[in-house]
Amino acid sequence: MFNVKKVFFASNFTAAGVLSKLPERIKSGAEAKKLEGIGTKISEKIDEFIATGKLRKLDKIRNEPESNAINELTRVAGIGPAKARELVDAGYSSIQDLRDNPEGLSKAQKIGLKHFEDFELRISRNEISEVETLLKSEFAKIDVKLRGTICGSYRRGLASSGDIDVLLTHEDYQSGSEGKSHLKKVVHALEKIELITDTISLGDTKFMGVCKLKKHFRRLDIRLLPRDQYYCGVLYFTGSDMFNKNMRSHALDIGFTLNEYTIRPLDAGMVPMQPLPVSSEEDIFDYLSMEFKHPYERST
Ligand code: 8DG
Ligand code: CA
Ligand code: CA
Repeated sequence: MFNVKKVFFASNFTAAGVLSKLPERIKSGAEAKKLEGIGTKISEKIDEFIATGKLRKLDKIRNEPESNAINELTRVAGIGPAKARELVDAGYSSIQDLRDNPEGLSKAQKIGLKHFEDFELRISRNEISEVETLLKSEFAKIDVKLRGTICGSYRRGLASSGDIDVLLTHEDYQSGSEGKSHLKKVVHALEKIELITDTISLGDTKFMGVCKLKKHFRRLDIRLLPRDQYYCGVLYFTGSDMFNKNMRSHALDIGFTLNEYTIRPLDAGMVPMQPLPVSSEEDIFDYLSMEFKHPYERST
């Protein structure tokens, strides 16, 4: 089936939201029209796309010079469609224009611009595996009770990744307890050894920034999770996105709600109850009566 969802991101955010939450791709306009937020116009476009593989209206939009400018500007990490539109309206039309006049950009967008070429490169498994070794040895030096896992496409075994997604926990850090200085300690130590080069944002539980091991600058995210929520987090941030959607929808079918923090049974009125105890990824599959899937089997 064609990726109908993607086409609609450009033209209708509500409909795109509704369609993207479906566990399976819809097969006709009529089927889509039954959903809330999808009217005649969108359903006609779905039929046109399924029949012809394209949309006349979208082709027309794509051919406008402004669309090319918007597409180019959104290649910068941190610049989304709305910001790109604002920049184009202000007269920007290329990466070079941004480099010449970066005043209107946020700190994050300036970092995206500074490392524009590097951030478009894929990161090899080898390089991420070296980062992993370095992280493990740093964590051990900072505090032996720290634990980390590199998730995302790397954990799924792919040959290359778009960025590096690290999850961090500490043996004594439980949800509801204090312990939120762990992330800052780690980030400061990684700055000290010059692995982390830029910080886009740093809170108690989430770091977004840049690291450099070899030649290229890479996007690095680190999230701190309490021990009791760690494996739901590892499962979620390992993905893939599609795998997560299918697993969550299976969970709902059999009376559970699963997110990046917890798995909770639903009561008769579909209200989530207390989180279930989880001490491994396997536990989550068990609760859902699913056969365990190795991360390498989760890319679809
Ligand atoms: P990549 O970086 O190599 O391109 O792939 P990735 O590691 O699979 O994707 P990611 O964008 O870095 O996200 C990491 C995981 O987070 C992803 O595999 C699954 C999970 N995830 C969802 N939904 C979403 C979402 O809406 N946005 C993001 N960024 N991640 C999500 O399940
Ligand atoms: Ca990733
Ligand atoms: Ca990521």
